[in-house]
Amino acid sequence: MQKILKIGLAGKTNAGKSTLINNLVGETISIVNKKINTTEELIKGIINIGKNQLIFNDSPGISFSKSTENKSKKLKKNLWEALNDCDLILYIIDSKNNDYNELKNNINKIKELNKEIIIVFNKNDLIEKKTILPKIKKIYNEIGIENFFSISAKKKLGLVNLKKFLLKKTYSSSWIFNEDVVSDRDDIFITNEITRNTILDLLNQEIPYNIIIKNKYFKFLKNGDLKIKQELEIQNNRYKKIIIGRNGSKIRDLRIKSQKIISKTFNTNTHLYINIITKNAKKI
Ligand SMILES: Nc1nc2c(ncn2[C@@H]2O[C@H](COP(=O)(O)OP(=O)(O)OP(=O)(O)O)[C@@H](O)[C@H]2O)c(=O)[nH]1
Ligand SMILES: [Mg+2]
Repeated sequence: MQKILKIGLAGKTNAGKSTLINNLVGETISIVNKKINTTEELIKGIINIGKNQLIFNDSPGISFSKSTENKSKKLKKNLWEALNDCDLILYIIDSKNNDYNELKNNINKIKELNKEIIIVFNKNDLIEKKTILPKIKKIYNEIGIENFFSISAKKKLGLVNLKKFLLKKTYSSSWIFNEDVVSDRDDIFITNEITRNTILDLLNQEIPYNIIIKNKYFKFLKNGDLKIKQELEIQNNRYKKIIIGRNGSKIRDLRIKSQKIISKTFNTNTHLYINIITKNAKKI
């Protein structure tokens, strides 16, 4: 009999949720960046172990400061959707940067969903492990959470224990995904996301959060190469100038960097073309 468990990942932006999903699944499913609000969409990562299928729902982190109001709404909606559609919630905490009151507030909100919450202290490679213990006691006494893990998603420490715990929680039900599937997202989605991540790396402030990336062409050529055309849609001509850069240097760097990461991800030579278009641009 097949068994499943749907796990929702919650936590502040930058806590390491996407890093955890990628390193559990063993492939880049969700992009990782040191900037805030990296994950925008709902993304599932799947691992099958024996009869068990573990389905992880990545979600946008709680706290949406640099986004526009519309974007913020979308992130919030996606966060609650990810948490609604799960059996159990892993609340990821950055062990180094956290604030108890904020944590308490966030967990109290999530508690309203009436699901088991497990707290995962991530980035334990950056701290003295004993500093976590008093925090665990306080959370246990004051917020009533009973299960805690300490991991480093980046260095893959503590992941085996976490997986073992989750495997014990699976219940009888047919698998939702086929055996060879590792994500609910396709190749076009991940290539758009790679370009979005490159933009997060190369452009500052609010600009990355105001670019819509669209795929216009995606094809594996006869010789195995991958040809991709993407369109960056922006609504402000001032941004266009910045994205293009002096003599086109910025957009060239962006294209080359994204192309390189796509080539590595798909293990094939990639030809990436990027076009910028402005839509309903405000005249300045
Ligand atoms: N040192 C260390 N860094 C980590 C660890 N896990 C994640 N990071 C880093 O933390 C940053 C944020 O990681 P993400 O996985 O993008 O965080 P997230 O929670 O998905 O963030 P949002 O998508 O914005 O909500 C990246 O620079 C990661 O490399 C860890 O265990 N140790
Ligand atoms: Mg993320």
